[in-house]
Amino acid sequence: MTDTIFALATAPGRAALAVVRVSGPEAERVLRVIARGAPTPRRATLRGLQGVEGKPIDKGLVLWFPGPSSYTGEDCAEFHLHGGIAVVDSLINALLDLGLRLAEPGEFTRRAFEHGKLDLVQAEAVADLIDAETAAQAMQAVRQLESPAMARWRERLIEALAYFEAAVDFPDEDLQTDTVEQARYTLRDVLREIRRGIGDAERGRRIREGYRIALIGAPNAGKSSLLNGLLGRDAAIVTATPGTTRDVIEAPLIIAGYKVLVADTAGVRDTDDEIEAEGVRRAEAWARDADLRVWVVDGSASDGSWRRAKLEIRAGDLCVLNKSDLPPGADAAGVLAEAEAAGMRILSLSVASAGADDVRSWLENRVIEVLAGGEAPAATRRRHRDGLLEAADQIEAALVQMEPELAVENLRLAIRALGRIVGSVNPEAVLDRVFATFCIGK
Ligand SMILES: Nc1nc2c(ncn2[C@@H]2O[C@H](COP(=O)(O)OP(=O)(O)OP(=O)(O)O)[C@@H](O)[C@H]2O)c(=O)[nH]1
Ligand SMILES: [Mg+2]
Repeated sequence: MTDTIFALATAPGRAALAVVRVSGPEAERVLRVIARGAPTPRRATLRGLQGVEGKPIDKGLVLWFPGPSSYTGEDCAEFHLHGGIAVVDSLINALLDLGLRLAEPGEFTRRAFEHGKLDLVQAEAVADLIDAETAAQAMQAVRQLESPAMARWRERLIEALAYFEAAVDFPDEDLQTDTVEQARYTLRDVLREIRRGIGDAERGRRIREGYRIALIGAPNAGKSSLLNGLLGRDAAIVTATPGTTRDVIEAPLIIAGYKVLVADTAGVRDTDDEIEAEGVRRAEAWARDADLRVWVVDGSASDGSWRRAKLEIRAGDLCVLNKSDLPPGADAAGVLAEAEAAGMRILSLSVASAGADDVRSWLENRVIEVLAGGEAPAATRRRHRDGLLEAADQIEAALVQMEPELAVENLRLAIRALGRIVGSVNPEAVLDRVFATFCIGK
């Protein structure tokens, strides 16, 4: 027997309106006590609201969603109140008096999932939509919510499995070739779509989590100056002392409508200082996982310090040859030659005198090039991608099996892999992890 839960669905604090939602078997009784009865289903109705002992709380809109046609699939009620702190408190106290329990984060959506209203990917999309900071993130989440690709692929595989099983059960010659041919056609088609989903998964993850840019280079090159220039505020300390930055300083930024995470890092050099050495280690680790490394180089230096980082240059990395206001040092020529040979793009500038606008517009082009275009990706998390890779392997294996009996085994495994993505075969722990990231009231 499930209990009845409630939560403030709007942000707490003083506001024009507050919405409190209730879900569970007691929802109708709650409406009887607080709003003198349940109104017509799904129709906003103005009612006087009162506490358990008849004390008036507010006058507001009441909605009644009898299950299963509700968000959670259970009986649900919604109260739209004036958004005053005391008003909301009185309603919450009345609900507690009625024996209701405050919902856990994500509990409404978890109940929706458990009642088959949403699959797990759609539930994740609900969380992503609430967390979205950019239009691109929101669009991707809406697409996932409205067009659940993984569930569709899984259904088509189940259909194909039925054909293969029929061929096994009724090994009549004609029937077998026809049905198996039809099933193979479906498999090839789904495989094509899954491969496209895998190809787009990295883009999906970057749109969702943010495109990660590491500023890396020798001490004093101007990394912190560049970070401050990009952000338009003094986020990191800039001094003439080499080794100023010790920690990784991560700052979110929106570039061309996409979420970007820029990290300023400790200047890389050999050092006996324990704290600085740890900073260097973290700098290299962050840069290794970044989507883009921006190598900041002091163009006036002559000590060869710029290549101390234990990182390989990747084609497509950016080299910012800084301090162009000073006479070029002996390093500059070597930097340019090496950067060009490695396929790096080079921007020569002075952050201190000209600011970071050139870098910003270069980054804008890069972000658009990498993240824009095409449909919103179907896979947005690592667990989606892992499941799709496994499903694709199994479908490929099924396609090369000559015996339907053996193809059936591979297909079952492919269906299982997709099932884990959409949540039809998940252990409790996975579900707990997914729903724990929600806010209360959703
Ligand atoms: N002349 C000149 N000085 C600059 C320029 N950019 C930065 N500087 C100076 O170089 C020094 C180091 O700058 P930071 O931004 O702290 O360098 P950093 O790479 O973060 O250094 P660490 O944190 O020590 O690794 C400061 O004194 C800056 O004012 C530039 O374009 N021209
Ligand atoms: Mg610094």
